[in-house]
Amino acid sequence: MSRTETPERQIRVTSSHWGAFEVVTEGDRIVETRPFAQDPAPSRITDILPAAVHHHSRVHRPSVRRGWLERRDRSLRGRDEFVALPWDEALDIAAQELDRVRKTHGNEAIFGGSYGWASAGRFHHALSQVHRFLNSIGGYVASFGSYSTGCAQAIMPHVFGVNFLKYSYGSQHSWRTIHENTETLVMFGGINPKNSQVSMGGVTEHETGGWFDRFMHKEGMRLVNIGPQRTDAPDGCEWLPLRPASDTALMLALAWVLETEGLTDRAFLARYTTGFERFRPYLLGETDGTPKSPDWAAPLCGVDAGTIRDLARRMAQTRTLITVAWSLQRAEHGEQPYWMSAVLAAMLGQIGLPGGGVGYGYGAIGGIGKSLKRLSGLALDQGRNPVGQVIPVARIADMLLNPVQPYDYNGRRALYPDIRLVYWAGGNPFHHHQDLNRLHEAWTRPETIIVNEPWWTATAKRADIVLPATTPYEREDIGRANLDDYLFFMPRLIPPVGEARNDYDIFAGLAERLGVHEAYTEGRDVEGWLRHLYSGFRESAGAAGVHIPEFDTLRERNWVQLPIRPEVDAPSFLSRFRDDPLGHALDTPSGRIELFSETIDGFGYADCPGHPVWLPPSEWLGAADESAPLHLVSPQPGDKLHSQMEAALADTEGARPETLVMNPADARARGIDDGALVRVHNRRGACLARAALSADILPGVVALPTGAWYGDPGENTDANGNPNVLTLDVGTSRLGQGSSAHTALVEVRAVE
Ligand SMILES: Nc1nc2c(c(=O)[nH]1)N[C@H]1C(S)=C(S)[C@@H](COP(=O)(O)OP(=O)(O)OC[C@H]3O[C@@H](n4cnc5c(=O)[nH]c(N)nc54)[C@H](O)[C@@H]3O)O[C@H]1N2
Ligand SMILES: Nc1nc2c(c(=O)[nH]1)N[C@H]1C(S)=C(S)[C@@H](COP(=O)(O)OP(=O)(O)OC[C@H]3O[C@@H](n4cnc5c(=O)[nH]c(N)nc54)[C@H](O)[C@@H]3O)O[C@H]1N2
Ligand SMILES: [Mo]
Repeated sequence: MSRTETPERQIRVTSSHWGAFEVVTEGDRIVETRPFAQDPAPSRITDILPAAVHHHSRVHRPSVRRGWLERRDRSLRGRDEFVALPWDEALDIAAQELDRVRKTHGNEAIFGGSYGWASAGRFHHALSQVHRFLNSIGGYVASFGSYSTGCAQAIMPHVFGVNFLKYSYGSQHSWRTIHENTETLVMFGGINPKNSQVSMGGVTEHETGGWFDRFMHKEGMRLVNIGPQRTDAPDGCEWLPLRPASDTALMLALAWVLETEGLTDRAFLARYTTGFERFRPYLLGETDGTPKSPDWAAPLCGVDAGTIRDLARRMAQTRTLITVAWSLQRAEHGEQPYWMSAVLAAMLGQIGLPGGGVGYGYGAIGGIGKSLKRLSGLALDQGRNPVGQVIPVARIADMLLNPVQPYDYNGRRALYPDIRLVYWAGGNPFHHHQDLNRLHEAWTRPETIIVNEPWWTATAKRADIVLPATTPYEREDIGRANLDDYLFFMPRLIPPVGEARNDYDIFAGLAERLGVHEAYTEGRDVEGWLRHLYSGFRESAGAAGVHIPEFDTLRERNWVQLPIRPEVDAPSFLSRFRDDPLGHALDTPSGRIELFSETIDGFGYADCPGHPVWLPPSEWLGAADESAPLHLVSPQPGDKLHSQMEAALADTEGARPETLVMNPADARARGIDDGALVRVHNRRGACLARAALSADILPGVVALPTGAWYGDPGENTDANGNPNVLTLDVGTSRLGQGSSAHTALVEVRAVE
């Protein structure tokens, strides 16, 4: 319920990807945000919001790049000036350009993948809007998968026969089940409450840290964080420092101990899996002369052989849950640790038991581990896309650089489309893509680039037509996420900043010019759409036995908690499979968990053969040389969501360049003091950073979070510290074609 303190000053609640919060407004301005009372661990990401919403880096007016406007220049993107135009003129120009491209080259010359997190709020979801709009004018080239889990989405269905996102969001143990049953929690890549601050669409009660407090107090529960940084798991967890990209070697060695010490659960393998006999000779070294023993793995992963043996025995003797962070598959050959974790869990025989088996992405987002009844609905219909072409999301630069060239993905071969126009709304590729200098080159290829954005991000600055979009605080919406048990009416807290318009209104304006206004809007305004989507949701929830208040009641109340937390967890597909492997057979070719896959083997990919194998990436500590001796990991930032609201954060004195965590030994060897300005570089690019020395990171590894806005092109050193000038832009393999963001070697030098 809104509180009006004075006619000028109001306090209302809204929701975001990082949670709900109260917003204090005075007239047209947001002056303060405050925690939401129901949230046990509110995110501080919100603190910067008042400064960000009113920041001078907002796009205030529709803007067209001068070189493009005057002579259709493609070379000056990012270095040119912009001409502000009235809305009507800017929309006319954008509509004419869309029309020209589709008539000359067909809709398959328009790339509208537009990957990105945009904002919470169900109707004004920028990606749904841009996709719906482009479909209404004849379609577009789309992208599929995500930077988060693209590789896992390709490999895991072969193993468990289920969509990876369904596995992750619908079928994993709740924190409560883990607390009650798990004795050994083995966390590859950690579980980090820092990352659980966010969840797509929102997370209202931040629970991850609280559950870890309970785990620590549970007699006999062991919590083992395996990875390059102690800080990837809460304080108090054991830390097994591991070289990045070597997890598969460690998992193989754990499996070798199980197999050679008679600890493998043979009955489980016989009843629930296929292909162990094809994998075993590799494990034991019969096929390649290399037993995957702890002595073999120790120098690869930096964990000593005795520790590996002890851990394997403990995992076999106790109820063990292996968890694997998404980060492990955001690297070259990311398929391998994902598949191998399933093989290891199968050998332990605990898949389908409460608190046992293998789980993915715990901690990556705040919604995983919440046990909730699922409710569907509240999604804008995106229409039908007549253009059949879709690319793996992280292959954007490849696509632009290699039109009509073939690429492989998961057993099929396709040709990259020939893109003439790119439309982006709700994402920041010049933050999120790997090897930004390569993307910069690729970005000179399209004839026209249109971007809807609230802020002058690195991507907006590199567009030809920039249309200013509202933020969620400037429009009404419904806030709701599938992994959350709250429902919000998100009020319009302030009027649009500058001349910003809702994405919906921008697209309605374009649709009108292109003769599809009715198809796009269906005759509804924003209020009409909110009521329409809401009533569908209310009906389907009602059918599922969940009462939802009427639209006007929710608007009045601002938020409600939904009664969708069950007393006991619903059985997962894996527990049903365990109970009845024939009746609940998996949707794999064998109906079982596939430790060897005939399908994958049949693809004939050397970079992803028929069973998991140790395949070192092209850049990791095992391949380091003098020019680039350090492994760079680029985790998610703790103080923000990706690159959002970055300009306001960057205003703080000393905040930029971004902070690079490095081990004191590596710093000493280079004469770098704590807080020193450094240059991080490799053959792809360079950026500045501020060194923070810490013994919590493995020597030889440096960590630079994502999210700084890539500076001016042409500068050979990015002054803000965006790690993606350094990362490698190759697919994880021909199978998954995911992002390889965590694959990069660098050198660091003090800057005078
Ligand atoms: N090196 C490295 N790179 C990575 C990763 C990594 O681990 N390492 N992680 C990757 C992953 S997993 C991800 S998900 C990506 C994230 O990459 P993105 O999702 O592209 O990052 P965001 O900064 O969230 O971009 C969202 C943009 O949408 C804008 N926006 C917000 N609301 C609206 C709206 O209502 N309308 C419009 N038009 N725009 C809006 C924001 O201002 C922002 O610029 O980064 C990837 N990049
Ligand atoms: N605060 C905040 N939270 C976020 C986001 C954000 O922008 N801000 N973004 C969200 C998004 S879109 C996503 S996809 C998730 C991502 O969730 P994750 O993929 O789990 O997170 P990352 O931060 O990329 O990586 C976690 C840790 O993995 C470790 N690591 C890197 N490589 C390896 C390796 O080879 N082996 C092992 N064992 N460890 C390795 C690094 O030390 C790193 O700190 O986070 C989400 N949460
Ligand atoms: Mo992500």
